[in-house]
Amino acid sequence: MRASLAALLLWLPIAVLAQGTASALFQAMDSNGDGRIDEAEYVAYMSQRFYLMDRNHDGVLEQDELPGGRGRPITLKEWQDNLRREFHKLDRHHRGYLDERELMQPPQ
Ligand SMILES: [Ca+2]
Ligand SMILES: [Ca+2]
Repeated sequence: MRASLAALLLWLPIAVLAQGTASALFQAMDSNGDGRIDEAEYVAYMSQRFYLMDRNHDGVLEQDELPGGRGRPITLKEWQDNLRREFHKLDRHHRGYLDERELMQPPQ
């Protein structure tokens, strides 16, 4: 169950990267334009993926809404809790925000 969620999250940055360059992504995520990605900006941006995948808009990704049609259902809260964990993993310098290099580092 854990593994499938991790696989799903790993798949995310690739999907996002396919939409443009790293700095375009950074600018899209940096909604207040201060050159830093804070936790709220990261979570808000990455949650868009959830809303796109949640085709029946019930706030849960059921099996048939997950990539490959497999895995345990994921609620929006679980999704965002995971994003917060991801954010803190990416925030290597523990400054409470991400710069472009931190955002683009490969998953560990
Ligand atoms: Ca910002
Ligand atoms: Ca759903």
